[in-house]
Amino acid sequence: MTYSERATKFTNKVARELFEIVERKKTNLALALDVTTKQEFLNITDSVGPYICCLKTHIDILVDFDDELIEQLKRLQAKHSFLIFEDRKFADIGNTVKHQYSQGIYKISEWADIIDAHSLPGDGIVSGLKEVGLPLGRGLLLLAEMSSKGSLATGSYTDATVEMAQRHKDFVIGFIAGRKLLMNDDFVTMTPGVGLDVTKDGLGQQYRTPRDVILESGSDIIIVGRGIYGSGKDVIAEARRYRDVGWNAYEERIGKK
Ligand code: 5BU
Repeated sequence: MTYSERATKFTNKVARELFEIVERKKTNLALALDVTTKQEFLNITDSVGPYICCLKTHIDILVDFDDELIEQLKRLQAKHSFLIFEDRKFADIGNTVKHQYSQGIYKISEWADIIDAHSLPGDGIVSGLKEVGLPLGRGLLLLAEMSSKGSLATGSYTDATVEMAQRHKDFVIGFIAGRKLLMNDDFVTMTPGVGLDVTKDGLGQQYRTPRDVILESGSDIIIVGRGIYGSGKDVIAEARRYRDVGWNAYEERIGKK
């Protein structure tokens, strides 16, 4: 099924918007921007903005975070049209994550279209996040699998995570996983650990190619970080390269190529 056909099927607004952007900009690339200064963060976002459907952040690694950064980020979002996914990986009881999501320094719920959470604590984590995020029109991804070596999120843990998502379809828009987990097209699959030039990073990260992820494994969105902004890289050239490879794999999957 095409991204635009998928977009019409989602009841959750964020999932619909994501696939509409993917189709309009012809990119299934999400940038994982793990840099630690505002200036680098904004410069790279502005350069790569035209080639991505989604910007994945770890807002708490910025050494000079302030509220101004969020305003600047929102301006870049309006300029380039991408969704913002704060990869916060919530992992506590419902009452705690509710505060972590909406309060503190970062006030994530005010600017992140998408967040993610571990299923480990049980359904309460989804209920807590949902209380905050659903009225704001946000969406949640559950961590069904991880890209790192030795991950414990496999087998029955992954299966139970899928079942949890199905119980909360109004707010859970999909999964972080290495592959499409369900036969139906009700959920978004986003896959990190994607790179064209290396297979690992020395700290447990494992890389697969966009083609493997999109064509062979049926995922929807590739998440690429250091493959694009790593040292000595031309970020615009790399972003275009990943966009092209990701998009070609999708077209091949739907039989256009
Ligand atoms: P990289 O530079 O492409 O390796 O960055 C990958 C990003 O995806 C990084 O922000 C991780 O925190 C994130 N990630 C991951 O690599 N693997 C996972 O299973 C999950 C997130 Br969940």
